[in-house]
Amino acid sequence: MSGTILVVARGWNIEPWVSRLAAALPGHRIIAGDREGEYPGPDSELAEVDYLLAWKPSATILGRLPNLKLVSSFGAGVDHLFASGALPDVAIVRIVDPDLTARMSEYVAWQCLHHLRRGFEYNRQQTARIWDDLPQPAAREVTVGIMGLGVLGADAAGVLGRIGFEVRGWSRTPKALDGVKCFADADGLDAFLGGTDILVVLVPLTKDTRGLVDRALLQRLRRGGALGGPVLINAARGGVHVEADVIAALADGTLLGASLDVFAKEPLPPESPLWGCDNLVITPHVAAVSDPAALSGQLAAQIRAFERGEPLRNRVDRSRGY
Ligand code: NDP
Ligand code: OXD
Repeated sequence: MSGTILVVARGWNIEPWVSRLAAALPGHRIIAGDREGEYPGPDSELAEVDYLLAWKPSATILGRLPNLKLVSSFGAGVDHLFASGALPDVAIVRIVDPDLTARMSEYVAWQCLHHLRRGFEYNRQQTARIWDDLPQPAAREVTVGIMGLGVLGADAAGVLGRIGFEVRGWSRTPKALDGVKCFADADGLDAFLGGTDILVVLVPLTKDTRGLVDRALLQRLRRGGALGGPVLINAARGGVHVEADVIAALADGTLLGASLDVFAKEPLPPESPLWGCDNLVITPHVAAVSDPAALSGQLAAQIRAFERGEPLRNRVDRSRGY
């Protein structure tokens, strides 16, 4: 048996994915959407689609797939699939891959070190041609608290621990990770935040996490730690933090600094006040990009497993939303 695959990825160049998938899945028909996340062809072609590989597909496309059997996200997150409410009731899988995981841990380490090593001040000093050494806490004096101890959070915790940071984590269900002080659920949140100097957000965007990182939560982070104030790093989804609250917290000292890779609206509009925050690092949703060379094999393997009636890997629980 071989089926028809629709690949659609809003804003991406889809060609490198299509060529790799075609090589890995001979005998399958592959059709591709456009850069707007739409499929310009007729409904009759979409009626033949068995498998959807997608990043931010439009609601219109999702509603035009009557014979769909399997959906895979092109990334680790799946909120973009649920966003429209039009996703057919079929199996959903996501990416779990060492390449993507390593990229995320690099980003988290990079940003934690930027704030530890006073990157903003040294950038300003360089611009002003000032040679001046600043007081410097050791990593062991700083606690990084990771929200979300899944695939990415657990790996980042290990990397940060090896650098020397104290590491704690918070998840929905209890966890036990070597070298990581673990907290869970709403009951553990206060204690988790109260000992955290750098908050790293790695929870998926779900109905439970939307707007979780608001002003009240930021005020519960440890004050008086070795950095001189708390720091926020969000590499998960923009919808998890409340943008206006982060801007206010950066302005009034509730936050010493922040790094945001993800935003409620992407691309971040030029008029956003975030661009003007001089204690904020902005990156354009690149913490862990999906690399076709690394990930196409996994996407093809999932389709082959499905066709052989074998179990799928990295299944998403629709009721939890991740
Ligand atoms: P996982 O599903 O492996 O882990 C999610 C973690 O979040 C789990 O520990 C889970 O708890 C926890 N969690 C979920 N909901 C809650 C909640 N309500 N309260 C407390 N904890 C919660 O996901 P990944 O680690 O693979 O990925 C995390 C996210 O990172 C993705 O969903 C995506 O949005 C984002 N991402 C961003 C990228 C970027 O480039 N910026 C790249 C890749 C991913 P439990 O373990 O108990 O289930
Ligand atoms: C992902 C992402 O979810 O890149 O993989 O955001």
